[in-house]
Amino acid sequence: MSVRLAHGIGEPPADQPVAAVVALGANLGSRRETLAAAVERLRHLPLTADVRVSAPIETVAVTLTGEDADAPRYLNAVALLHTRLAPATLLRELHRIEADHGRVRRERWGDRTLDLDLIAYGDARIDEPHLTVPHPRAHEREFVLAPWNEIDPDAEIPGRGRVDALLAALRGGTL
Ligand code: A4P
Ligand code: MG
Repeated sequence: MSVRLAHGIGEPPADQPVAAVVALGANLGSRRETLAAAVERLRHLPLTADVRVSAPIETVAVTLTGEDADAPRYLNAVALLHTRLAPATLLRELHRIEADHGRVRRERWGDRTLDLDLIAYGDARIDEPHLTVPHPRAHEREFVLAPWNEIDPDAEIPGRGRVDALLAALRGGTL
C-alpha cells in the first residue's frame, strides 16, 4: 500500500535529519544569479534545515571528450543540507528546481542553465535506475571536491575515502 503524506511527498521521511550533499553547476545564462536562486530554493525545501553553501568557483567545462576550454565556463558550488526528505524525493525536488530554471536535457554533459546533482546522502549507497549515490563521478571531479572540502574539511565519500585526500590525489600530490 502506498502512503501519501500530508505534505504531498511519496516516500516516508527519514526519522532523523541526514546530511546530504548537493552539487550545483551552471554554464549558461546569468550563472551567479541562477546559483543564488537555486540555493534559496534549497533553503526552502520541506523537512530541510541548516543549508551551508560554498563560494562559487569558475571551472572549465568537462565534456564527453574531456576538458573543453572553448565551451562556456561553469560556476560550480556545493551545498550541505540536513534533510529528512527521502533520497528519491530530494532528487525530484532538485529536478523541479532545475526545470524552473529552464534546464533542457539535450545531450549528456551538454551546456546547461542549472545542474543539481545529489552527491551524497549520509553514508547511504544507492544503486537504482534513476539514482546512484554517492554520485559515481564525484570522487574524480575537482569542481565537486574543492567546494565540498571548503565547507566540510572532514567529509568522506562512502566507499571512496576522504574528500581532502581525493582532492590532493587529483591535484597530483598526497596530503
Ligand atoms: N541520476 C542518477 N544518480 C543521480 C544523482 N546522484 N544526482 C540520474 C543527480 N542525478 C542522478 O542527469 C541524468 C540522469 O542522472 C537523471 O535522469 C538522474 O535521474 P542529468 O542531470 O539529466 O544529465 P547530466 O547532468 O548531463 O548527466 P550526468 O551523468 O549526471 O552528468 P554529470 O556527471 O553530473 O556531469 N563541467 C564542469 N566544469 N562543471 C560541471 O558542473 N557537469 C557536468 C555534468 C559535465 N561537465 C561539467 C559539469
Ligand atoms: Mg546532473
